[in-house]
Amino acid sequence: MKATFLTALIAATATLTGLVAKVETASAADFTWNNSWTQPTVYSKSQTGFNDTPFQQFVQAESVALPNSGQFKLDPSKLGLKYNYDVSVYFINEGASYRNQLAFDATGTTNKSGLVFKDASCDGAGCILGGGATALKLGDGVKLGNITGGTQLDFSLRANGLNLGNSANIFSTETTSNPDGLQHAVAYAYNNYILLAFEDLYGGLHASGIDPATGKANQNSDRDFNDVVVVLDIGEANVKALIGATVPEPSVTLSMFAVGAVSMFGLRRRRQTRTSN
Ligand SMILES: [Ca+2]
Ligand SMILES: [Ca+2]
Repeated sequence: MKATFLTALIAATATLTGLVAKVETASAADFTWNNSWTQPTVYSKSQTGFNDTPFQQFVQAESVALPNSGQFKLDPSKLGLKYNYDVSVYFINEGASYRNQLAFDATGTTNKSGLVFKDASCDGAGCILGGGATALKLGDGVKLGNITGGTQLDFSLRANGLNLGNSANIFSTETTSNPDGLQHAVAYAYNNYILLAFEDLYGGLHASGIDPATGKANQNSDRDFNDVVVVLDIGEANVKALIGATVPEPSVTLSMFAVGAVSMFGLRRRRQTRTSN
């Protein structure tokens, strides 16, 4: 009895794993950085009327993790739009010596991708760290244009991409496509906006040496998630829909176990795939 149940569970898990692996391969392959992308027009906050001040409280000093102090935590891999909206992205701050770059990828009823910030470095008053000649001021914004309901929004950070170009690590809101398999973005709903913050260093907390799974170098990451901090304006209705969708469904132990088993097997499969590369 027990063995039959276990066999059935393993079979079901294997099927699920196959599906999950397929989806992951698709999402990882779909996003490519295009070096011919150009910087969209950057609007100052005096032009847009955006107020960055309420969000600066969530930008911590270098190497101090972003705390969840009252804002609503969202899954950064599930930033979807239910309603049409003219989406904007506003630069809040950054605590990174890297010259990071940020891109977006919209898939669904709207399909487009492009650069958000060619150089997401901060310059001037209120910056955690100093910037460079092409750096941004607090609250600077870029318009992504109209994005229709039924579209998934993903964002990717190219770590030190301004200096490293194609050899840079790319970390996405889609954790499964990250080279180290780790989460590199956190998202919170706050004041009808989405706060999105990135970690730009490869590997686990304070991990060093070569990652045997990938051959890539661990970078002694502080996992502070303040290396690029932006705010997404996707509209109040969309933010409320995301918060509503995030309320966890009641679940049984079996499905919890199945999810755990799938991610474990999924991880192993991915690691094996990478080692063979
Ligand atoms: Ca940092
Ligand atoms: Ca960091």
